[in-house]
Amino acid sequence: MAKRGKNKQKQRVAFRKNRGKRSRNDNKLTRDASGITDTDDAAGARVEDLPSAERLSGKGDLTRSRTVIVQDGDDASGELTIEVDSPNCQSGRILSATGLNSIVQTDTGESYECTVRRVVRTMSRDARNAVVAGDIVLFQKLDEEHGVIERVDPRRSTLSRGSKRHEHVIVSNVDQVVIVMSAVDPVLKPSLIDRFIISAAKGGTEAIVCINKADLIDPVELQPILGLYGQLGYQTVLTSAETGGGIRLLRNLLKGKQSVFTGQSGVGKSSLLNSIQPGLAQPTKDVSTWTHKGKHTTRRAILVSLEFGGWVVDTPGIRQLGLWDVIPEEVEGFFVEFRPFVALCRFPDCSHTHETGCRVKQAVSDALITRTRYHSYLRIMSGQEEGE
Ligand SMILES: Nc1nc2c(ncn2[C@@H]2O[C@H](COP(=O)(O)OP(=O)(O)OP(=O)(O)O)[C@@H](O)[C@H]2O)c(=O)[nH]1
Ligand SMILES: [Mg+2]
Ligand SMILES: [Zn+2]
Repeated sequence: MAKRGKNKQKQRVAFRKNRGKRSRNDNKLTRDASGITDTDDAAGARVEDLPSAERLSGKGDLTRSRTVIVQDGDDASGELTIEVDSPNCQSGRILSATGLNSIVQTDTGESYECTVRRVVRTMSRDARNAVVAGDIVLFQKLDEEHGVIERVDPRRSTLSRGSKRHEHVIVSNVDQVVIVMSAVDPVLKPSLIDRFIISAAKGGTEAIVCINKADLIDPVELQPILGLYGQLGYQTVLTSAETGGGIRLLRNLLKGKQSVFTGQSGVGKSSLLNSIQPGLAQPTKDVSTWTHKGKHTTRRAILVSLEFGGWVVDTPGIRQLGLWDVIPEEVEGFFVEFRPFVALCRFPDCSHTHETGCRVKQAVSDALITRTRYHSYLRIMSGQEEGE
């Protein structure tokens, strides 16, 4: 429940008039996630078509709006929280979400397939991101299997990417992002690690660098990169889902934590989860088949509970990582090893790209900053995305 008190406001939120009663089957409840165009319309239609979901007023079709009590979030985000006063509501966590419905799990382990109350989308900054895996929600039970999400709690952290000039929130409320790369197949891309590190920091989470498929390469070759990120202060782990190498350390890093696995398609995120927790049976696919463009084995973010405590969200592999809401001036701040030099540049607004008297560039020449990291920096500053 939202805390009562200061800053409470009333807001009129428009509702679309009920459409004629349709049977649930007409709505194709279970469509493939990939085929859904998540328009507000589709979402609204789903909620309103659920016969018992319509509790907006006793005036039936005539009323098109209702009063929702909202209040400013206590955090600095300025988000509004919907106040829900219903004894029928209970709290749960989103295990997975598509445009139209989500799986919500309660503390006691029951799962419900839920639609999202239209007002929740209306109040969300971006309807497409109204509900994501990891969210804590308040929902109303409709029957033993279904419910309606009435409110989403403010997120304490997120992992987002920029997608077609929109923010795409992948997961919320995680402590740490495990950046999974493979030593080979697909080829290791340090610049992608750097992007993920930025998006983790931006979203308020820690980053762990995990290099998988250690069995396919002489581990000595990976020492420089593991050493680099270790020195920068990031936890690193070298794993093989094939041989089980490094799995124990990874398990320890995940224990009791709320984590998300992210990285390109085919690096072994789902395979690692299966090694961490045998019996999980996350689908994985052959390297030979995932190389087809657009083929992703994991289709949407799915939260799985770990039997030794904590949970992990397995996510679909990404092809590119557009950074969301990062302005050029702040990029240097995410490169921790630049910090001692930034203040020494001749120009206070030095971008460390072309300026004379740049101490960052000098540090690169002196091998105090690695070329790979500086190269990542330049790519990010130039707005290039990491293609596959
Ligand atoms: N040799 C080797 N192969 C691995 C390892 N981990 C995963 N693989 C293989 O790599 C392929 C892709 O693994 P997945 O676990 O499906 O990769 P993913 O990161 O979940 O991919 P998406 O779900 O598409 O994002 C599968 O054929 C796995 O068997 C490993 O440590 N060593
Ligand atoms: Mg997968
Ligand atoms: Zn500079």
